[in-house]
Amino acid sequence: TGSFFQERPVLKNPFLEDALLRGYLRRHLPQEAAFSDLCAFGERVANEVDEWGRECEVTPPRLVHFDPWGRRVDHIVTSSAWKRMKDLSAQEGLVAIGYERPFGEWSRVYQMSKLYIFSPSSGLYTCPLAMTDGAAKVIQSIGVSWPAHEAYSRLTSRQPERFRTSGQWMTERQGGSDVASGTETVAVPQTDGSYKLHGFKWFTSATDADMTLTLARVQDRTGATAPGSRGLSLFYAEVSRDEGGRLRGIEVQRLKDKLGTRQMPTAELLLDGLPAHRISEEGRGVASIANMLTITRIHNSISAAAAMRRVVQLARDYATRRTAFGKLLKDHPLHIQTLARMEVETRGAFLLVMDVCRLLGREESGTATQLDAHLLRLLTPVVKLYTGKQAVAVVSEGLESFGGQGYIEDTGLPGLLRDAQVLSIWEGTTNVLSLDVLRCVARSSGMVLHAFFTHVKSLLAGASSVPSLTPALKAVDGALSELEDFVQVAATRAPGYLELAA
Ligand code: MFK
Ligand code: FAD
Repeated sequence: TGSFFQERPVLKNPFLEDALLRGYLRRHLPQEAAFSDLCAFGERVANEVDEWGRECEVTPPRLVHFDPWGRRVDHIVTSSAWKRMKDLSAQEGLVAIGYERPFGEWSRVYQMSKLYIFSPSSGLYTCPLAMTDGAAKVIQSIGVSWPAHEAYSRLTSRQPERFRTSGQWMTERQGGSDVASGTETVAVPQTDGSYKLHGFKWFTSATDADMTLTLARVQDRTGATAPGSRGLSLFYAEVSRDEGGRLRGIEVQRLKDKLGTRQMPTAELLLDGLPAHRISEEGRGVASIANMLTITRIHNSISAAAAMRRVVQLARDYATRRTAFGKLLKDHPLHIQTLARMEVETRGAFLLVMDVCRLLGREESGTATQLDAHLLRLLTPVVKLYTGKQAVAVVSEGLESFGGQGYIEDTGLPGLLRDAQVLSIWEGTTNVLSLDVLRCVARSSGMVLHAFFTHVKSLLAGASSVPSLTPALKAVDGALSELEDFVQVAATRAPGYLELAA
């Protein structure tokens, strides 16, 4: 059988291993407290949490429809590691930090840095965290009172026993992208001002959540509903059980059999009288859930950059252990060129995503200029769509850098690729997000594009002291001046493009 065994790549502290992350934080958030927390968390991720993530993958959730005595229970059974991830998330403040704001406008960057080192080891627990963060943001921005206010304090809690997670039930059979015309769920008003929801939600992830935000059409006295976007309202609903142990107003039809993200449950749900509270004005459902989309799309981008970073980190480590043609992989220039290309993609993605986190932090702490607000609106869909695609390409290349071992299931590597594939699909597909870019260009009469070019110019001005860059910067500056005209043209044409796409 031979005496040689291949060495496996070793996951080291993902914070200490990431020179770019540390450099970025040193420049923008030079706080000892943040550094020591991230360092300690990185240690925990490498030595403890990563194992739990594997456990989530090999012990996927399952659905138990009936108890042994024939009662319908619809119990989604998750692994103990998945449950530990929930407690860990509360203790580490993975949602809370965004609302406690310990570092003012840099708090989102700090929070997302933690999620960035956590994500590839999290067993996809970043999915419920993204939706929980998004729900907290919606509740906070709408300023709703009971019962959603109580929910907010739980969604943002650091105490494991108080901490609750939220779902985001938008997609129905007729429309995941086209939520506005595809949503059939109706909300029947009750005499106490609450509602009961009836409908079918086709994709609901992390369905073991304690609550959800969802869309439905309010029925009038005749039972009629308004069509399209203007007919949709936003609802808050708790997932609870009656005395018999049965879910109130929900039947879990089945769990999806998925390419990846197998660590977490994704279910089809029949809503059959789910008690709910309307938290938006009637007909303002899509506009009200947009804040959730912004947050979850930023989380998605963090997960994409994190997946790239993780595969590069492991590939680099492997290159110092594996020998081919008489020398280590790291001593083969062609292999190093491949790793360097992956590194460049990863760095670009990281900087782009962190810039959006910076803008979000500025908006939330009240320090954002008009320009920042425009940039945040424009860059959120751009960063989500771009990094989603990048992650698939970089992680795929990453698998190849392990040779045949990259294809072997119990190395844990193939899961990275499977999980990356969803990043361009959920939370808005690439083309749907491209149309979102056009939407915000059209609705702002081009101001978002103007803000973008102004931002690029100011970034270039910051680099003007580097002599070797001068000719290139001049050329770019000239091109940008010409683009001023393009802004006007794009702004006037965007509505037309939108119509054409429709
Ligand atoms: C691991 C980390 C990631 C975790 C992922 C979590 C698990 C996955 C969960 C999901 O996948 S949840 C489902 C996600 N679904 C989507 O992302 C839906 C994709 N489709 C779209 O985004 C469509 O563009 C959209 C449904 C929003 C189109 O709806 P409409 O109603 O046809 O759009 P319309 O009429 O243009 O806009 C209605 C209002 O919303 C307008 O406001 P006003 O009425 O005040 O003018 C828009 O400005 C506003 N709006 C739409 N998109 C917006 C937005 N506002 C801000 N930002 C946006 N992105
Ligand atoms: P469609 O809208 O039918 O899109 C099909 C294709 O058509 C896509 O390529 C799309 O880009 C393209 N397309 C659609 N409209 C246009 C257009 N106007 N112009 C050009 N191209 C267009 N949803 C939830 O609400 N909650 C969840 O928790 C959730 N979890 C999920 C978990 C997983 C693992 C997956 C895979 C999906 C999940 N989803 C969830 C659903 C997800 O958000 C939708 O699948 C996604 O938004 C796409 O919607 P769709 O499936 O209806 O595709």
